[in-house]
Amino acid sequence: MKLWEISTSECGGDAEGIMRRGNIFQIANGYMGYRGTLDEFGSEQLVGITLAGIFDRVGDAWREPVNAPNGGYTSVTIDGVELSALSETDVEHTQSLNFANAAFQRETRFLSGDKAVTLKSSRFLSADTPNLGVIRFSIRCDAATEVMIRTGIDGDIWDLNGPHLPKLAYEKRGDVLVTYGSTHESSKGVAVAEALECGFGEDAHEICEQKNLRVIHFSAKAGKTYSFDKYFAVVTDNDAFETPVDQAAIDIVERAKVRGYMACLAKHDDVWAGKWAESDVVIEGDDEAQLALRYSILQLLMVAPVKSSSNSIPARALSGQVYKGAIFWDTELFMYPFFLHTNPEVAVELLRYRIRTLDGARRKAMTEGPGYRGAFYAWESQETGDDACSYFNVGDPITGRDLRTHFRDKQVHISGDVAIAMWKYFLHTGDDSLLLEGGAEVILECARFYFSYAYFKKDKARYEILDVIGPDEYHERVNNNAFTSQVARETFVVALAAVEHLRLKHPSQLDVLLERLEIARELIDFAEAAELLYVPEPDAETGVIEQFEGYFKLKMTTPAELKERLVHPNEYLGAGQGLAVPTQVIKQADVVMMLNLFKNRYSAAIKRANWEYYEPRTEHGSSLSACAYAMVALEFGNLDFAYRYFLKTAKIDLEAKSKLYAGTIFIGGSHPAANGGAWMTAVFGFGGVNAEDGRLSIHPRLYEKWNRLQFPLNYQGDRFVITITHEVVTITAPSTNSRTHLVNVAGDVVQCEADATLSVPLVSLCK
Ligand code: IFM
Repeated sequence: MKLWEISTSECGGDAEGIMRRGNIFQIANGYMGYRGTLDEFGSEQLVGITLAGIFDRVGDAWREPVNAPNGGYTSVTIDGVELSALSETDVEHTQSLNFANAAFQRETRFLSGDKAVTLKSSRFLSADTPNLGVIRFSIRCDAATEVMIRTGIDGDIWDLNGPHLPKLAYEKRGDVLVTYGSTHESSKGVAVAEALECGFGEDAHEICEQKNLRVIHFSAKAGKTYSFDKYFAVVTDNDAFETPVDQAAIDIVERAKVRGYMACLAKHDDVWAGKWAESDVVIEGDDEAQLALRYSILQLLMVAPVKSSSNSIPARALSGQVYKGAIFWDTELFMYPFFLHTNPEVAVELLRYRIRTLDGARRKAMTEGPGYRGAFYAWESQETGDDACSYFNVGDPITGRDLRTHFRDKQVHISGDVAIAMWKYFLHTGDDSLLLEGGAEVILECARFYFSYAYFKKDKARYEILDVIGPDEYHERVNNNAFTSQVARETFVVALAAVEHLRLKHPSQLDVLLERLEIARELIDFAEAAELLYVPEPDAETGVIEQFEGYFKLKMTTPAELKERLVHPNEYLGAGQGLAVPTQVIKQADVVMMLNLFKNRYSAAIKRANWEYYEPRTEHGSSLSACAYAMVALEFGNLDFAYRYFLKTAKIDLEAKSKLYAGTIFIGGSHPAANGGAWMTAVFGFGGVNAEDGRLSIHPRLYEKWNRLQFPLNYQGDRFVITITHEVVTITAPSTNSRTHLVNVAGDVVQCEADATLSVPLVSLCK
């Protein structure tokens, strides 16, 4: 079994198959994503080059990220017949994705009349020049043939809610094709340029059907391979080039052409080798798990934001415009841990995005509720931090009506998710510079928000967080949701800890900050709330934590039973009338999510009690759910279950079988949160890595069929490679490490010196 590549021989079939393969075989480089479609495909096959961090709105439709014109377009015509993998002329096809360097390849053999023609192409989005895409294309005919190639930029763009670039210009300047326009809403320039290195045929310029093309005619000799290289660049006004976007794009492709395909590829490969050295996880003894996990890691590496962009990763990454290209809590709770533990430089970018969008969160607090203060982060956040989530975020497929959902106004845990992630960066890396750069301000403003949201119940002498939605989106407007309240309480704790740290280390900067925010007098409120905020506790007898007040009184049923009662297969189970609303059926891990997030605070017995209670009631209707259940199952030793849910999570985008609709809303695309969940389950779950309480510990729970689990880890600015077998844990620390670290390995505290390898037998686990 290949462990660094996936491939398929399928290319045509129904629209859904084409859409799903577009996700599975997508490539990305943080700046843009290019769906795994074929060179000759167009907007109907959902070709999409989705750009990070640039959004647009047309009319009343949802704002969404902009898709660029397709600079990778090529079609080939033989004796007047245009070859398409979708037509019957295609006889053999393979397309593959190479994990090592995120390159997409296709090879298709066509039979046109009695002539056999093979088309091959290989494309990558440069990892060292984010605006650049590079394609090598070749044609080989078995018999002498007249060939026409049409290659260039396709301006017929697939959009969910477009067109976002309504008036595109199509030009040829010198040897370079350039197509450019500007967004509908804020007139942001977007340009695509294309340069070609082709040693045969004459090329004529043609503009037709929204395509900016070169048309190349030549007589192909039998058995000879004709290759050309295509360089395309996308530039937008968000980029900091000194020249206008069209000229900047032209400059990039001209430079790439001079460098040449092999040199561009070599640089790209070097960057990718570095990425994998920082993050690959080896699972020996289980090829299925290995491939799925590596694929998940590839997805995260591909969509990691470009350095210094202060961009984050949307819930569907760069696979298209689903979920408005917005950033959710998915990033901080599911993707960020991977980057924090492997490449903190990327993790910091994700946090900078929240610093950059703090004003949007402040605006939301001011406009969303009576008397809210501080930072109420957007449930669906785009480039300004204003909330893209609509008040009617799901459509009912039965009536066609929009359903009122309260994701935007009541899913208040988002602010705490951000604040906790911000603080974790400091705890994990020991680097407090981000706190000074705006991180402390974010944390304080989130605490301020919760204080304005909390309700003081005089009769109980406690603060409560009322009228919210927890992670389980089927139960809206509930009181004392355990997850939300714990996150809110932790935000107060973290705010006070951040202030304490700054007071000790950077007192004058703290004074300036407190004064600027006029918040010094509120710290006493935060301290009181940290003490008195109510978080539902495990029941004294059963150990089960009630998800929210009144949950236990709801009707007990199962997700399967509810599904039997569906009138429409895409019916949404939540919102006002949803089937799950009066029942205990939950959409996704909620209490179990809390037990995982705050895992050091609960015993294995409590985890088991809650897991056993909530699992049969959980639909796992969100891709975020299974990994939380897997990780908590590992905490109390249910490895078989954990393994099943690990595979479910890790294979989510490989199998691409997830549901495509929530109500009437199309939700197809990739699932980077699940990709992060797969990594967490492998490293935190089976690997037993826990760096939560200021000390690194490793308590492995290796699955029986895994012989070896190995992964790199970044901790306190130093690096380690951890190797776990059933007998021993080995920690290797390079000479570049700054100091000796104490690590708790299965109960033994060991000293890991720089430039040393240390092995700890797992005798205690065998006893
Ligand atoms: O953030 C999630 C949410 O928890 C469930 N619905 C989908 C969102 C985006 O993945």
